Amino acid sequence: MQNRTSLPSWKKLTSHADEIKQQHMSELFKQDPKRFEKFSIQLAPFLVDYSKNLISDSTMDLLINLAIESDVEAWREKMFNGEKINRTEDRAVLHTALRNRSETPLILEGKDINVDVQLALDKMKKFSDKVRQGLWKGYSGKRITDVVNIGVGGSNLGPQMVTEALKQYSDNSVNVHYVSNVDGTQIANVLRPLNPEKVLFIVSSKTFTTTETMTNAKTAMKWLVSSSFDQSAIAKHFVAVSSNKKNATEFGIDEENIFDMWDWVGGRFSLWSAIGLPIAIDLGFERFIELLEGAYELDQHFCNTPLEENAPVILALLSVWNCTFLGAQSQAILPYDQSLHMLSAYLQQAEMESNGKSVAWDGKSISYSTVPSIWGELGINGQHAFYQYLHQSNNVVPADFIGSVESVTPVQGHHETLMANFFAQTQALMQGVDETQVRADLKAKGRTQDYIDKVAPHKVHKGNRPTNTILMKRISPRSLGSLIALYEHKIFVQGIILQICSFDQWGVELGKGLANNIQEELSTGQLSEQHDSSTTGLINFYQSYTK
Ligand code: G6Q
Repeated sequence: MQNRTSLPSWKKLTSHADEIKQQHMSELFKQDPKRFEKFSIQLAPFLVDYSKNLISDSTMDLLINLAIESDVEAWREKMFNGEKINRTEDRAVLHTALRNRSETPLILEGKDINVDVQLALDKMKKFSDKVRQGLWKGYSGKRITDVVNIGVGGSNLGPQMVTEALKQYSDNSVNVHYVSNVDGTQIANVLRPLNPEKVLFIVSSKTFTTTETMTNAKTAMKWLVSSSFDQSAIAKHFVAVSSNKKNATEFGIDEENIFDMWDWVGGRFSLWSAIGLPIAIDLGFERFIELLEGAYELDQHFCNTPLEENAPVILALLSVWNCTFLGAQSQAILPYDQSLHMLSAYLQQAEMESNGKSVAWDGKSISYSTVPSIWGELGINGQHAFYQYLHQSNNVVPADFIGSVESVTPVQGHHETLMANFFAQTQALMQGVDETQVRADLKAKGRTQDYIDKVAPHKVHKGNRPTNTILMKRISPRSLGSLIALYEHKIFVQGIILQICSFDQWGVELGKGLANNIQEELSTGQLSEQHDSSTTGLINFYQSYTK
């Protein structure tokens, strides 16, 4: 396997990075009045402006060459065609098949998986319609008013993020809640105001082995049975989404209440499957289909657009540029839209669990820096909290700004204030303000020379901080579907360029295994000898209070 660092484009990018670091974006803007037109892409649901990155025409040419030399297009085809590109788990990666709106068969191991997908969608439609129309009754014959989704990680973040983002599209015929944490506080708080006669639980777990989810599901079952005094109530109040039918039925869930999942859908890419059931119940099945259609439209863009105009490809290349070549260590996701308040948490998992790795496809250590840590917050809240760091710390944090032209909840006078800040921030991060300007401004305000000498250095903003701006027309099921797919494909391309196995998550396993052992120790009170002195000391301290 050819190491990426030996590619001609990689070598050129390395020396090009040293040159371009000497430049300032504000100068690049002055030199090229067409910079915005050149470095932005307009798609149906949003505009992607990447002109405020430290890039020139040559940078983009070299980055596109890197994508070509990394065979991004061939890998893209392999993914869409169902080749087993998840090599460490020997699985296909086909979340795109879940939202495929074309009629072309997709054969996997001799079977057209479109047929399975369609069957699963039909089942979701029937079920969600029934619940929404009040035809699915609880054990005492009352209609379901509340749905509680129990799941964690990929079986939680996607559907919950979408439910939150599309709240304005819900007719509230059913209230949807999420329980992900094994900390009993969460499930206790969710269940407290609910009436067991009217609650439906969805246990979402691909493997149906996840301890946290199983613990929450058992608590929910106990809560139901202690109200109904009847085990048979479970069939009316519990459904599961899982690829492990055996465990789900052993757990007590009726086989006909189990919604299928497949090996070829990774947890963090699964909201398009029956894992999205709470979304369909909340918004109605037609809206769920619109979400899929939005993602499919972006899939089409990704598959059919030349690399240099391909939004996910460009975003991936810029991430590699900023992190691997220019040395950024983290990236902020900053939505200026209340609906997207969970987006950074969602993308944190999507990108960090996919590409936060340090071994290449061939099992050898990767010498270059891979992906940044992803973090973020709603823009305005962030401005009054950590933007100080974005503007003036010594660490450069590339940021994605995501806003909407139209608010889904127009309240007079609010949206313009929000968006004025949205536009101002990327300008400020790019331009900065130098000391000469700071001094002139202070002088114009009539400040004394002493004051100016003291304060001026603190008011300097170096600028030159890279941002992408994604300006959505409006948040809707369709545009949100496209936005999520944009990031999914960005992550895929990033993984290909960096030669990372994006679709496994071995890093999650180690701690899980240790927790199982320790849980055993906590319940028996017998410590194994194998812990380090810190872990033993902590467990002893804990047990001295719980005994
Ligand atoms: C996602 C990860 C992980 C997974 C959860 C829940 O890609 O694999 O976040 O989704 O650990 O797993 P289950 O759905 O199997 O309970």
